[in-house]
Amino acid sequence: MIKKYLYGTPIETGAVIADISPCSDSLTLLSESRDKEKRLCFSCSLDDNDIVYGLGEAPRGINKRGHIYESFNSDDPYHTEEKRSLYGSHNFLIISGNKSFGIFIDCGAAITFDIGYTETDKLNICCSADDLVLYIIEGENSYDIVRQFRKIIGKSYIAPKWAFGFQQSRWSYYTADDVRKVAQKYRENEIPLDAIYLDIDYMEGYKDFTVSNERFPEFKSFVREMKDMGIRLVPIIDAGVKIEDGYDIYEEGKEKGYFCKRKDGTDFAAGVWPGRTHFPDFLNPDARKWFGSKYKVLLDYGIEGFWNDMNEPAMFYTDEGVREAVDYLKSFDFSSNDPNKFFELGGRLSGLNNRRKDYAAIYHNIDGKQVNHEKVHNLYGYNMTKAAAEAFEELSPDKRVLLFSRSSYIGMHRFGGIWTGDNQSWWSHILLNIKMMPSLNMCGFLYSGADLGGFGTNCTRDLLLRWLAFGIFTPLMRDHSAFGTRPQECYNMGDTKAFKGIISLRYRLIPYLYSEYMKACLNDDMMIRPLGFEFPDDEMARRTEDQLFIGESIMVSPIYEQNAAGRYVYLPEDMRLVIFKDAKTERTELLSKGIHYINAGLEEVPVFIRKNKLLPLCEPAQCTDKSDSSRLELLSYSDEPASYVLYEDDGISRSTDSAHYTTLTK
Ligand code: MIG
Repeated sequence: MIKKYLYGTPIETGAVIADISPCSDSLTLLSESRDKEKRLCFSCSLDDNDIVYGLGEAPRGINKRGHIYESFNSDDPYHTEEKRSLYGSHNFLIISGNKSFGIFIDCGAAITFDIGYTETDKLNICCSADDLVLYIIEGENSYDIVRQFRKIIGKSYIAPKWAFGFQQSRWSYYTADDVRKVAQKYRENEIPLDAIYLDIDYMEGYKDFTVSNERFPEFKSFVREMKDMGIRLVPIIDAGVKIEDGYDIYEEGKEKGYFCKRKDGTDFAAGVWPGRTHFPDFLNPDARKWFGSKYKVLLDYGIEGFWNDMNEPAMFYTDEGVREAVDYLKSFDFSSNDPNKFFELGGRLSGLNNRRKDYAAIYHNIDGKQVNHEKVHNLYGYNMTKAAAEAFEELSPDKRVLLFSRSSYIGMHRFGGIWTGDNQSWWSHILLNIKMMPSLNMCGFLYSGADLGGFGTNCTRDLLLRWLAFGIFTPLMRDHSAFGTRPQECYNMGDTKAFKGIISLRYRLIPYLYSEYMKACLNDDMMIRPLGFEFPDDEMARRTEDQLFIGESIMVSPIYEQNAAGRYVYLPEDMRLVIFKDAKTERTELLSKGIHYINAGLEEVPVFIRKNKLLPLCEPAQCTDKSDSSRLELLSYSDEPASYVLYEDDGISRSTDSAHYTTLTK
């Protein structure tokens, strides 16, 4: 049962597509109040046994209890425990315990979620705006609440099947030859690969919708050449449009008034990669349509996928900010003996990026009304991605286009996936990746994944292997790293055999993963689930955060500690352990419910097959286009009869006309 409570006159976010009438009942599960800053707050008490699920892309655990989070889309490459915000705002929570209910706060402004932080037994949510919609979802258990919620927010975006192949990225493939080399090395080493990403380096002066003619000459034939090798190129698009006379996107946007404004009506400017830029006003439907139409240039070159970046929007500086800092420096008092002055100086200079003050100076044109950015901050990246997705419906009416974004809000899950931004080559970030995936699934973001191997800092061979051994189960499986870091392509990490084995296993799993993903998309379900969702009455399962169910047939227990020979695993039911090596079953064992220590070397991947379930595996291939799922090996828990309904389609059409379900039995 879902109840909708209306507060003030909220700006339509598009998150909820179901037509639900606001109810006039009084709020019972939450109490309403105002805090010291007069913010509208909703709170309830938390029982000792309550788990709080949700918040999608947020730091810390699957159970969000014991910390404070803020929905305020932020470009922050240090995803450490104390952080409150990352790139997305997903205001959906579930209280799971004696009482179980879900909360969704539909509002584009900043919101804080104090989940037993200030007071350990209290949930307190405070909103920076008074205009919002609150949804209360009552259900039998957490899984049921998610399913009800997903019904009202609409179907998740469907990626093409090739996007389930392994993908290689790096910020610093400067030339077509750099990209060719990556393709050749993968093929030479027989490590499967489906896509190579083009980071900002492919552009001319970091200008959106341009391709450097000098570094990527004859782009169209280059795209073809890669495609002939079974490799798609996926270019990045940034939110900021370079201010440069003669640059068509800039000139058109300026002339038509499609950029975000300052209060006085002048175009808001901020420094990002291209230098000074304007931000398209994605909240304005005309601007959205206009920006979306520009992707055509790249589609015409044969491009079939995009990633939208810097759309929080990220800002390195503004003129206003720099001016304030310079004025501060000019008036710096050298005679002062106050050490705090020194710290203030550092803060003034390092705090020029993503200033709240700068965000507050931005204005949007929403249906002819001037709306301050603070009210809609969390909707910006969402609407950039919506711009692209809506354009693709016209520009590519039959074929799906791969699309994912860095910044997001619930509602965007219908238009694209997300990647989880600039993580680091840290072991703790494998764990963060594991914990984030089910939370993203709760909010409808099914096509998602992290930068495998870690984006920032230097990766090691063992870290990449262990991370890939988890990444083979996430829909987006991409190795990405920052320029200046140690090269992180699989062929740059020593002997390639182990990489070939793990990535080939991914390709063996694609029929199953794609089937489970599609079923989750079509049925508003979760492909990746915490153990507690399947075993809500099993206290051990509820408290297990480093194991996941992937689809209906398997559980995974990734290893995320350096030098570990294996790990302890909790089995909430009897299961069959299969250890894969070189993409083949190396050893297998029936294990009973309980705790077991599982040994797994760097080249090995343990998978647990559930009772009465089947895991179909195809032969490995170098790319999805060459993959043949007509002959499947079926792994099962035991000799007892088991069946699996395999979903298949052509993997590329938007329509599901080619969809069919085959019942596999053993
Ligand atoms: O300021 O385009 O998250 O994946 O490689 C950094 C360069 C801008 C941030 C993205 C990252 C990408 C990088 N971008």
